Amino acid sequence: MPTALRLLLALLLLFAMLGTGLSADKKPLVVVLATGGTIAGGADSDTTTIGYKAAVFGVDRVLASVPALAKVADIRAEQVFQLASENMTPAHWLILGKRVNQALKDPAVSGVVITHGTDTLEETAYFLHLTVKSDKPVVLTGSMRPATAISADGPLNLYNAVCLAGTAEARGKGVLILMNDAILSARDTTKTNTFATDTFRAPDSGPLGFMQLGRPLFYRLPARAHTLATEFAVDALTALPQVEILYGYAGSNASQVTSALAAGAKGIVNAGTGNGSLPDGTKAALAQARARGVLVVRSSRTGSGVVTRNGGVDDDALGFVAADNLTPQKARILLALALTVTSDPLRIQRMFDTY
Ligand code: DAS
Repeated sequence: MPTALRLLLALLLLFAMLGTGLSADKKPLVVVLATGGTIAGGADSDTTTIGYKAAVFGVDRVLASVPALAKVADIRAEQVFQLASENMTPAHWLILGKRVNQALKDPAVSGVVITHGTDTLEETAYFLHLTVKSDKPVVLTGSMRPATAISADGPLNLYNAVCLAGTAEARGKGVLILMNDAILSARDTTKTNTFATDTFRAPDSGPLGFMQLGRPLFYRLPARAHTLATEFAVDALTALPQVEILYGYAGSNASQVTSALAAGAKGIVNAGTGNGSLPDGTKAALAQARARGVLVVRSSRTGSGVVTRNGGVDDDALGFVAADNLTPQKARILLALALTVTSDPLRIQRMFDTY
């Protein structure tokens, strides 16, 4: 092959790999966006694993606890927020989403890691899963023990998350959650335990894969549309419509609906008992809210399984939407984004069947 052609092919290969943020000999460039949480938390004693203070250490201190990172990636770090994630709000999601999109536009960047409190990590992850406009990896991680604790889980979670965000295998799989060696999809994952390091589970589907010695092993793929395949774009948003969640229990009644409407809800997600069941009083109040133009989604408090359209409640007649197998907190995010596009319950039902 003529030398000139060989040189041209080599240059094309180099540009192609740089375009994906990858290169044969260079370490991947990973952007780390820190938001606080227990991974940045501390206590006076190394045996204190509850009752510590979250969000006390800056991103440089958190990164310094993992010297091995220097061998696996070049890192560009930024402290976006410094908060315990129970204080995260949709306004924070919008800021973070715009920052993620901006970081991923840089062709030299392989992926983004977001360090985050675990309490609402699944919500931020799902919001980004529906709005980020790139196929590059976005990986959220955190920890269940503070950085000062014996056997703190943050350092290895951070190491695995950075390794994952620098791989080609993690591309095109939507937003990922990396905790306790497990690679989980943002859509299907929830925090299931108050203290355990394996708290993040995907009850209906399990993890997508695992990290082993810094390399991902994938065994399944997300089945629903995400990132580039959604109709939602965070850069076009300045606020999200208010959506409230009602919790169903023996004796729950219409007063919850009244409170949600008084708070200005444009959408209501009901975390019903069983298959999204509604007590008669709540059902009637939600039907009145629907008649006033409020969107109503039936989800379930069970934590797994599917709420099926017209399964036990006549969604067609009432104009309600069934949440499929989204948890109430995930259904709230999809409904809020859906309301930025339409107020048609049948179109929104198609979104719940798609995302
Ligand atoms: N303080 C909680 C939070 O920030 C717990 C944690 O981070 O794990 O979400």
